[in-house]
Order: sequence, then C-alpha cells, then structure tokens
Amino acid sequence: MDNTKLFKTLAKKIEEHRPRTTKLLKEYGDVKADEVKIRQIIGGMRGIKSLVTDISYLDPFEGIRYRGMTLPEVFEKLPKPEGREYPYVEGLFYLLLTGEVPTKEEVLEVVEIFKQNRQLPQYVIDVLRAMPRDSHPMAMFATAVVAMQRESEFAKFYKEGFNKMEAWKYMLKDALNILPKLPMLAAYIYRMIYKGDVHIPADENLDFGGNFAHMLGIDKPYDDVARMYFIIHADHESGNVSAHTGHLVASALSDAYYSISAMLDGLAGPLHGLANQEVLRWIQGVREKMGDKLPTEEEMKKFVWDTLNSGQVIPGFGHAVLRKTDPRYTVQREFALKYMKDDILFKYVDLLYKVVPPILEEQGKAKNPWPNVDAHSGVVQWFFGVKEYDFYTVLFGIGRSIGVLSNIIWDRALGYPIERPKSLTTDMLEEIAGIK
Ligand code: HAX
Repeated sequence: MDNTKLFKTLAKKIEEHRPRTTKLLKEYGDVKADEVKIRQIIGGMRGIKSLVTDISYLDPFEGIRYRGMTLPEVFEKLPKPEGREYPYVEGLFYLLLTGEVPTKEEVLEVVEIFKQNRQLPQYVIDVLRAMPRDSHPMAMFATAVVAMQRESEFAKFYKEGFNKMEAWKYMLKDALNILPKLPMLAAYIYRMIYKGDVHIPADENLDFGGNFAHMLGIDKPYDDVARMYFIIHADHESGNVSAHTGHLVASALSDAYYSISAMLDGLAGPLHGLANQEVLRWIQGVREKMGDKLPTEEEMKKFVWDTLNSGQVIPGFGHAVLRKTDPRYTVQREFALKYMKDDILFKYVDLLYKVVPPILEEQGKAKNPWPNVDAHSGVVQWFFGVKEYDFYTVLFGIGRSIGVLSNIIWDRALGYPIERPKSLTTDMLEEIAGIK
C-alpha cells in the first residue's frame, strides 16, 4: 500500500495540512466561530458550527461541493471507464481523500486494489444467512460490516502499541478493505432475499460500479446508474446523521468497521436515508388509488394535503441545511429525462416537483419546500428493475461509506479528539432564559 500513488499523495497532503490545524488550535483557539441559542440546543443542534471537514461543504443555496467541486464538475473531471458516461467511483474516493483529481492511471491503481480486496469472507456470508430473511436489508448490511471487525488493522495497531501520528495509515488500510466489499455484500443480500438465493459471481474485469450492476444482474446503463448513485450520495458535509455518527464513533478510536456499521444504522432512519424507500412507498400508494393512471394536478394536490393532514411528512422534500432544489435531485432528473422520460413513475415525480413546494410553502412549516436527493432516487431504481424498495437505502449506504471513510481517515490524520459536547438541564436553560 505504501508504494501506491494514493498513499503517497495522501501522506504528502496530511504533512502539509497538519501545521494549519496546529496553528489554529494553538494561536487562535479562543477566537469565537459561533454563538449558541436555546432554540439550537433544544432543536437538534441545527446550524451550530461545531464540526470541521475539508471533504465536502454544503451551501444552503448552491448545494454540495466535493473538495470545492460541484457535482457536474466532478462528473466532468473524474476519469471514466471506456465508453461509459459516469466516472469511476474509485476516482471519487481518490478525490475526496487527497483533494486532487486523479489521472486515469491513478484511478486504475485504486481499481486494482479494490479488486484484490473485494472477496467476502465465508463467515460473513454465514452471518447473513443466519439472519431471518425478513430482516431489513439495512440491518443485514450493518450487521455484516460489524461482523468483519476482526479484520481491522486499526484495532490490531491499537492493541499492539498505538502511535497517534501513524493511526491514519491503519484507518486507510481498513477503508481499502471495507469499501470494495460493500457492493459485494449488497449484491449478496439483494440476490439472497429477492432473487431466489441465486448469485452471480464477480467479474474481474469490472470496476466498483460496473461489477455491482453485473452482480445485481442488470444490464447497461445500470452500471452508470450505480456509479452516479454512489458518487452523488458519498458526502454531504459531516453534520448529517450518518456522517456525524461515523465521525463520533471513530472519535472514540473505534475502528472503521464499527464506525461504518454505526453510520449505516443512522442512515436507516426514515428522516434520513430511508426516505428514498418512503418516497416510493408513498407514490405506489397514490398509484394504487389511481388505478395506474397519472393523477391530475388537482388530484395530486389532494393526496399531498391528505398526507400532511394525517400528520405525516412528505418524504423526499425539505432539508435541514438546503434551501433550494438539491443538486443531487437535479443530477438524477437529468438522467431520467434522458433515459426514462415517458416512465409513469417519473411523471409522478415530475408532478410532485410541481405540486409539493407551493403546498409546503402554504402550510408554512417546512423551512425548505424543495425536493432532496431521496425524492428521485427510488424511481430510477424502479425503472431499472430494482423494485424492492427496502433495498434502496443500502445503495445510499454504499455511497455514503466513501465520504465517511474519507472523513475518519482525516480525523485520525489530524488527531481530532474524542467528541464530547456538554449537556445542560432544563432548569439550567430556564435560568439562562431568566425565567427561573
Ligand atoms: N413534509 C411535511 N412537513 C415537513 C417537511 C416535509 N417534507 N419537511 C419539514 N417539515 C416540517 C417538520 O416536520 C417540522 O414540523 P414541526 O415543527 O411540526 O416539527 C417543520 O416543518 C420544520 O422543519 P424544518 O426545520 O424545515 O426541517 P428539519 O431540519 O427539522 O428536518 C427533514 C429536515 C429532512 C428531516 C424534514 O424536512 C423532513 O422530515 N423531510 C421529509 C423526510 C426526508 O425527505 N428526509 C430525507 C432528507 C435528506 C436526507 O437526509 N437524505 O438522507
């Protein structure tokens, strides 16, 4: 590993970066970056500036940038497999880790490392097979990752004599072992539960996204769908539930297996990653009532209001940070307009894009009435034959692992401490408010 371009570039970047963090801490540690209001303490710490990451930044109006690049820029600049429209996922890992756009040669080196490391240990398959078949695929996915914790080089390094400056190297080793296995695990879970337990062996000629599509048993251009999906879901700053959980768990010097398994558990919540399956469930409910035809605008408005009036949220709309249409939604919309514009479910999504924002505005609760990534992702999967919507969050989880692993490698490189915010009691807040 130490001879790879990825390792050498990352090592150089880490050496260059460390003095910046040390200087900020030592010379500017008392400078105020934010103030905290009671509303934020009670309200899920919304908006409090209290984390640092250089992997991605989420602007409320522009959306996500990976290492300073918008999603269209990432798609344009990263090397692509021959004849394919979307880039190697392995190239995104290189970019997120090092901040540099890799050459084709540099990407192919990572592709090769991933191929060498993707074989699943038999015991993980045994663990999955021992679980009841009606377990949620996310529960299976998270279990499989934590079951592999015995492979952790980071945990061995800790046991045998830990050195803070070197820790990132072992986190990187764990990442390079976990990441290639995730599409393999996901494909195994999918075919075990939904495809009669008949499995397709990996193709040694294919990259991360291409091999995933192959193992799921879906033809082109699903390989590009897989690449696009994993890339757009990779990172969204470090404050969202999955990324933050990964960072928090790793801050206790838990290894990458624990950290990724935990972050997947957070992603499995309906207000976070599970929203993609909820969107499909909601649309199918409307479709059943409509007897397969497209509702009129008025009919759709009524379905939306009925959902709101029954106390539920409209899945796929709103966001804790974003205040405009999620560019991850737009990327998928553009793909859909090219490949599936006549699909009935796409037309549902299109109609919802028109109908929901004004209704949420009229209701006046949601701070952001616009669609997020999850409003679109299910229908694309459905179109390509992945109709088992319990599985959708697993796809999100593969992508999100790329960002979380990049973040926790850098966490160790910069020696970030164990995370431990301070709690107050309600009495104390009342005193601060001057009402007690
Ligand atoms: N439908 C109905 N009501 C909504 C809403 C929606 N889509 N989005 C927000 N609201 C409501 C909230 O429930 C909240 O109501 P209460 O005051 O009664 O609690 C109010 O509007 C204010 O919420 P907010 O400040 O705008 O949003 P939050 O930061 O609290 O929550 C959520 C952000 C994404 C969780 C929220 O918008 C939501 O529940 N959306 C639907 C679920 C969803 O799509 N989740 C995926 C988000 C993207 C993501 O993380 N993907 O993984």
